[in-house]
Amino acid sequence: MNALLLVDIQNDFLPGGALAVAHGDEVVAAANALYAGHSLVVATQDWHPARHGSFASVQGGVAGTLGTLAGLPQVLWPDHCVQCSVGAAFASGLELARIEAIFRKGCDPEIDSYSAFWDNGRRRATGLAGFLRERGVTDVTVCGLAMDYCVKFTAIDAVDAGFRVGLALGACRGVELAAGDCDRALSEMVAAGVRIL
Ligand code: VGL
Ligand code: ZN
Repeated sequence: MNALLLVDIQNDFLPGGALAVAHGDEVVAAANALYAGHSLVVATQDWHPARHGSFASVQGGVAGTLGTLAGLPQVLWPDHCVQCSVGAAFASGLELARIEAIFRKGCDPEIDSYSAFWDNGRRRATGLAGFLRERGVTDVTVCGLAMDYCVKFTAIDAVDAGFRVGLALGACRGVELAAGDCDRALSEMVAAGVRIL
């Protein structure tokens, strides 16, 4: 039983959005094309309260630089994916009808959550692993945004949770805050046991 996991395909990560990923819009059609080969489709949304601790505006810092949150190193981001905002909505054109469950993350203002399975401190699980297991899922295909953050941590945690994991590379784009981040993310995923599709 395989599942397609759509990671954070939201307006704020598309060109023109608050945390725009270059060519992020290209993942929409690529993700839609993956539905056909999968029996279950699940999506995540980055879903922050208006004053989330990862926001540079909240920390009085500069976006793209490093701060701390929950005692962990934290990249400071522009305000993005604020709960119920247009920026947090799924990208238009993404097929929503077959999405059977949506897991929202980053809701706690005191800690960030890149992975769809855990917050960044591994303090609280989202319930995604249990959901997938209860549905009999053995294989998970991960795609979406951003490849060097939420996609990477989600794919690695999916392996850790015991699933066979494939990364649909053509349906991912990265932030690339530093040049080479996407290549490094790819290497980390491969080292963790993620198969590149
Ligand atoms: C993400 C940075 C901040 C992501 C979310 O979805 O990859 N990146 N929040
Ligand atoms: Zn975020």
